[in-house]
Amino acid sequence: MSIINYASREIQFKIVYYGPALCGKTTNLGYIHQRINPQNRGDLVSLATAADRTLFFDFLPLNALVIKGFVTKFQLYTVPGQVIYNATRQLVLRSVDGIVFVADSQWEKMEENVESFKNLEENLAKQNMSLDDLPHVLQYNKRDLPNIAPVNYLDYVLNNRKKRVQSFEVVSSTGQNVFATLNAVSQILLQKFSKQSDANRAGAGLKPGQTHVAPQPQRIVA
Ligand SMILES: Nc1nc2c(ncn2[C@@H]2O[C@H](COP(=O)(O)OP(=O)(O)OP(=O)(O)O)[C@@H](O)[C@H]2O)c(=O)[nH]1
Ligand SMILES: [Mg+2]
Repeated sequence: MSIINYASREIQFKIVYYGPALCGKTTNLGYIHQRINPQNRGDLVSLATAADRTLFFDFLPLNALVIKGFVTKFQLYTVPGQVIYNATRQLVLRSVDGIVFVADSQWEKMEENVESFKNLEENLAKQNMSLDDLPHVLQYNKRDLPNIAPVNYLDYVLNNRKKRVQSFEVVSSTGQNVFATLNAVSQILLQKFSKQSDANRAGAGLKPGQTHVAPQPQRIVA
């Protein structure tokens, strides 16, 4: 659920990068952190083991845009992909506004991808949430490796819900399509928010000009 602070004129959205162990979630945040102007972002906080496996989560705050006098902030999180850390994944998913599901494109990771996707659906259900109502996109990562499944196959196993979602072919270690993914999920999220705030405005009897908050979709650029 987005947080609107009328006093400081801020809207915050939480985006979680979810996926199996070693699929490249932390690498996405590392690239975004590296490419965004320090004025528009906070520090990347990573809690990891010595071997760089995410132990708790990574957190990167982005100050994106001023929309009708409100600063829109995106808080990016990753979950730890290792199976044993499910309690932490549930915690990180609390009040999530948007999801990037990162799959590892390598053939031998397909079972782990599917398991992780199921685990995401189960963890959302525990919070009475569903992917049907949650802005989300799929990221097929590691497209630079030789032993990868074709996109059709990845769509077949992962993009098979009632409504197909956008998917991106990514090499997060070089940054290819990392921002395309982030922009897509944030645009869906802002469109949803904009619609809701229009509906609230109509419900409150306000005219179109009298908005409190009605952000238009914008781009996050590196
Ligand atoms: N070749 C290649 N390697 C990648 C790519 N993205 C990430 N990696 C590598 O994959 C390994 C794991 O990446 P991480 O970002 O730590 O994976 P993670 O999903 O955060 O893993 P957990 O924290 O254990 O859940 C690292 O060695 C990365 O350099 C990619 O697009 N191509
Ligand atoms: Mg990680």
